[in-house]
Amino acid sequence: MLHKIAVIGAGNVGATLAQRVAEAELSKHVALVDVVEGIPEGKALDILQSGPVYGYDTQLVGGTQYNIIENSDIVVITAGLPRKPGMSRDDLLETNAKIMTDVCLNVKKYAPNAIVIVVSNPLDAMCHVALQVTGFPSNRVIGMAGVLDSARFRTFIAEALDVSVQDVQAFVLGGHGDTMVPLARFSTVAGIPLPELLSAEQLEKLITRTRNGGAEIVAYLKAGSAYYAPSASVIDMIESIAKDKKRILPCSVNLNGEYGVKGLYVGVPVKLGKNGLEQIIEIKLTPAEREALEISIQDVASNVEKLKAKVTA
Ligand code: LAC
Repeated sequence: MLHKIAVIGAGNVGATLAQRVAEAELSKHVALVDVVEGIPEGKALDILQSGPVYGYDTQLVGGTQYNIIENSDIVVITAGLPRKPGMSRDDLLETNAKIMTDVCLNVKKYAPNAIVIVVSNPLDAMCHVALQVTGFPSNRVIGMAGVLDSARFRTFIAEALDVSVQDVQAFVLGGHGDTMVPLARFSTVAGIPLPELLSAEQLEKLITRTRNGGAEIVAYLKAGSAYYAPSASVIDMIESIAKDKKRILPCSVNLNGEYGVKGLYVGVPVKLGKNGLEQIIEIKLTPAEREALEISIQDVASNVEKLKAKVTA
């Protein structure tokens, strides 16, 4: 069990994540931080009081002061504005970059040895801000997106084939945006590649729905974006790090020449263990897959350029 996991942002994603961490007893302590006084304190206390019923001894503390994140092994950053209907994740770029900068200065100060998992959107660009502001090595700054995107793809595949989600593995590459690249060729049901089971037309429908998976939920909720599946996806990553399981999960990481990309955060399959990012897995793509990935990479690059332009302006 880890000593402490800090969650920055006590909104829906952050609070649900704190609850999931507590219920899974992934760490002895959970610190929940938010700028709005009362919310992190109240939610942490509420989750703490579920302990006797659920049978966990996880200690939760909430507050607006960052000193409560001291000695955290993992810091998950969920702070930032969520999308409203009609907005793309990229519309959040400037506002969330400011929030992210402030959060990361505090993470650097109070939890200099932590592994940082970024959840705020637009995800890949926010990872860049986190890497830059904390100055942490890139094995300790990882973005959550691929686990969520592939969970959505898996859900839709299972539904289409009327099979258990447990037997469905799916693979999504690229940035966490409308141009993400769900790869049918590397997605399987009990080891059977997806193109053996579904027609190209059926596959295209599932891929499109996966790409719009976040927006579909925003359109329903209106006042915010998804949080149950996003928080569940972070748990997968935390568990692999906390238990040094070395799972292969799709995450946004700073590429260093892999996939022909250098110095850009893009979603690829990686090994997660006690050191955070332990290996980037590179696979050979077909020209069509490569082209789709290229478009997604350009989207991330353009967001990062916009941020750089802001900083130097
Ligand atoms: C989503 C948001 C969290 O995909 O990016 O639902």
